[in-house]
This record gives sequence, C-alpha cells and structure tokens, in this order.
Amino acid sequence: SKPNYISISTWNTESANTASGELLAQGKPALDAIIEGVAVEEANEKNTTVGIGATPDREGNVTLDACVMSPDGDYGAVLAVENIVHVAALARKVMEETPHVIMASKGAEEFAYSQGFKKEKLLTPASEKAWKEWLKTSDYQPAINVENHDTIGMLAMDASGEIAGVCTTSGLGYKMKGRVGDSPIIGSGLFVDNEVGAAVATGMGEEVLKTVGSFLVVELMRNGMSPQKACEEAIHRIVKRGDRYKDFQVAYIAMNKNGETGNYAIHPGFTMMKYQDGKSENIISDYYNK
Ligand code: SD4
Repeated sequence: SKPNYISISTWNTESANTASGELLAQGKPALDAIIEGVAVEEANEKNTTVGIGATPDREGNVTLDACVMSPDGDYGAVLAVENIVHVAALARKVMEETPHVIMASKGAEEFAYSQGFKKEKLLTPASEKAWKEWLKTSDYQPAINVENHDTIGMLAMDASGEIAGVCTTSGLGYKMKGRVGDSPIIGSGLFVDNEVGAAVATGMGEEVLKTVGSFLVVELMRNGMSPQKACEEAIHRIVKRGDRYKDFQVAYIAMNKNGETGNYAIHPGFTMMKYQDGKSENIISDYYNK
C-alpha cells in the first residue's frame, strides 16, 4: 500500500534522511524536508564529498555543485561555488528568487551573500592534509565508493503526495579546476516529474551526463517500468558503452508516485537510506558487476 510519506537518499546518510523523514512525518512539504535533510551532510565535516570538509580540486579549492527540483517542475542549480556550505539551499534561492535556473562560481557566491549566506572556509585541516598528501603522487584515480558516504541525493514524497528532489556534492576529489559534474545538471544528476516520480544519481558524473541518466529513469517509469527496473536499465546504458565501467561506480535511486522505490549500481558497495512510517532502513543495493 502507498506510504503516507517517504524519503530516500544515496549512501549511508542516515541522519540526513531521518531529518527529512521526521519533517515529512510532521506534514512538512517535500521541498522543505529535503533541503533541511541534506543540510545535515553539508555541515558534516567528516563527509569528504559534500559541503564543509569536502575534498578540494587538485589546486586546493573546494568547489560545490547542487541542484533542486520542486513538485511543480521548477529547477535551480549552482555550479562550482566556493565558500558557501549550504549550496542546496542556495540552489533553491536561485529557483525561487531569480529569473534564472543556473548560476555558476563567483556570481553564485555573490548572490549567496546577497541572500544572507555566510562566507565559510570549506577546506578543513583534515581535508587540507589529505590534499597535501595526494599532491605527493598526484595520482588521479577517482575512488569507486568513498567510505560509503558520498554525494547526497535525496528524493521525498510528502503527505500530500508531492515529490521533490535535491543533489549536493563537491564532485570528484582532486578534479581539474573548473570541472562540473552531473549533480547540478537537470536530467543528469537529478530529475523530478511530479506526475511520474523522481531519480537521482551518484558516482562518475561524466558517465551520468553522457546518458542523461536521471531523466532516462523517470521516462522509463513513465512508460511503465518499476523504479527498480528503470534504475537497472539506466545502469545498463552506461555499461553497454564499453569495459571502462570496471573502473568507476555509478548508482541511481528512484521513486514513483505510489511511493515504490528502486536502486541499482554498477559495483557492490552502494547503499540507499529509506525512511517511511517512522522507520529508517539502510538498503544494500543490487549491482551489475557480479
Ligand atoms: C560528480 N556524481 O560530480 C558526482 C560525484 C559523486 O559519488 O556522486 N560521487 O560526478
């Protein structure tokens, strides 16, 4: 039967997803729940792929990407922003307070200050130390699963049945300066269609972008696939492109209008958090590369 409300998120992001789930349980709108939910990870210094404490680019700059979609199909995104912790909330401001949908780098940062966001140092002593260690070899090999605690994508359906989604990340550790991934790009890192459902991606953004993965998952659900089958098909589109998939991870999570969910990855190690009926669950994802 259809749950009263539901929140799902990528990786082992239990406190963030529970924060969202508890707001939904109180009858709060999906859009508020997810923005407050992912803020928990953005503020978590120990998560080295989101917000404060995130891994910098190879020159030592922490640059964040985020986007959000509302139940009415609106979208806002920020790309390569420095010195702002809560970039998901900033993406929401772009969506709600500007005539635009995407703002990048310095312009996005200045817009943040005009909206009352604080300037904060995102590089922590720990992430600076790890970066200096990395510089000794400068070996660029994006890890397949970063401690099962990575980019956070979150999808929620509230008590009114409305769906919203968000994605927030520092992208790939030690990326080139200026690199932007899939996470802030509509249809790739995230897509929400309130008539059908929503999907969000994590992993090697370049591959998600080339297959417009989250839009694909939602369109497959529109055509009748379950969220699980749709996630599997979107992963198959990537692995079909050649053997390189052996060296990178991609995973999708999805939900439909009935509150059914799915998740699938290329490699083992991916998990999805799910909060419904007051209970939090960490679901170990099935995967392609057996
Ligand atoms: C990116 N998709 O920037 C993000 C990174 C990520 O798990 O999700 N890592 O490519």
